[in-house]
Amino acid sequence: MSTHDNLLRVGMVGYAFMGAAHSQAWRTVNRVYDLPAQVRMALICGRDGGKVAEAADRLGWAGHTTDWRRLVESDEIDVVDICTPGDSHHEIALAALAAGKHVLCEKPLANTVAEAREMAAAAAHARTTGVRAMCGFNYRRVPAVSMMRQLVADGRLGEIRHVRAVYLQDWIVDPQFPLVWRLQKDRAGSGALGDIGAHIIDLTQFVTGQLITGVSAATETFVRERPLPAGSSGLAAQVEGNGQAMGRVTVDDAAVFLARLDGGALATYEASRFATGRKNALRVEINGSLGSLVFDLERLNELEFYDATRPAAEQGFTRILVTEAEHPYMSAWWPPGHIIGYEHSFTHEMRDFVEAVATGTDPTPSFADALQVQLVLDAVTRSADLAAWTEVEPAPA
Ligand code: 4PW
Repeated sequence: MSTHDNLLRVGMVGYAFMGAAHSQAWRTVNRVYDLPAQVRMALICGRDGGKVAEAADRLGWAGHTTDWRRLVESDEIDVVDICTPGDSHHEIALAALAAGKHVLCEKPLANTVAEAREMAAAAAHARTTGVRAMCGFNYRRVPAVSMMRQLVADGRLGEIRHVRAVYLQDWIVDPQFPLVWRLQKDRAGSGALGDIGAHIIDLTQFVTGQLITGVSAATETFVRERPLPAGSSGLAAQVEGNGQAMGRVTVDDAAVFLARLDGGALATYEASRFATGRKNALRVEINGSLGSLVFDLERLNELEFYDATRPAAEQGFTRILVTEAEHPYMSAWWPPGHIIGYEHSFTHEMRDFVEAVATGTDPTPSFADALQVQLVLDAVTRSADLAAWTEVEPAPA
């Protein structure tokens, strides 16, 4: 915690898509939830002085800088929030933990297993001095997803047999879409696999409480060369000139794999940016011996539950509207039946992080949890390269 009682002074690195989503959550979290600490949006960092000054003003940050080391080392910062592309997570997180700052880092944790291992080790070491670290898999905090986990943990599905997960987008179907950082391995680590596949890996493991032990995968890059971008802001960019200057796509456009989970379930996963018409379609179905659950991000306030223990004449999928005070995270929001959206998952993420830091408990997913996801990503890549079943390396205990 801060030297100032009950105050958490946040410094955020990055101000694009995730930076804006996190800013909204930092601005909102104390207004919605009664928390043991107050957040102060102290400092935002970006490489372009003009743009970061504008972002500070627009997103509500008190100060701005172009020097992330200054932010990380500042005595006036307690929490470092990393919202940059994956190629800088490792360096910023290690420096922040070494400086005694609590760290929230966007997913995937790193670009390689080696980096993720070092980050998890640094977080474990920092923890001994009361420093906390968490990775931001925000979809865990959608109330319907939290509720799925509860129902599974309460045994309502019985033994889990099948997990079916897809995360589909289509923003690069056009071969003229430029080579933004998300399509460059040295910046992003991998393509659809790490960017959106990581979400369904984390989400399904979180919900089922089971870990993926082995995979058989195939990946593909459908468009191997793209126009170089004039400038990039994540999912959108302007094409330089007439698209004459081309560059090589060095990541997967799509990844599919089947998997075994350590509790005995069989699972299939599909992550693609070439699913024409699917904009941000994350869907998970879980089948157990006593029932099934279905979650669809495009209808995120709903959960479908099939309870096989009900009388035969009453069986069928029930649509639960997850908007009531009894549902996870919901009591602080609106009156019954009032729906929430994508951005709320980040507010819930900040709520849990602030609560953990302020009370000296461990936030989840930890860097160790995120390392385990990284090990699955790595196994998927190796399996696709080898065209062979590949075991996931066990995460360190
Ligand atoms: O984390 C993911 C991003 O990198 C998001 O949830 C969706 O896919 C939106 O952009 C990408």
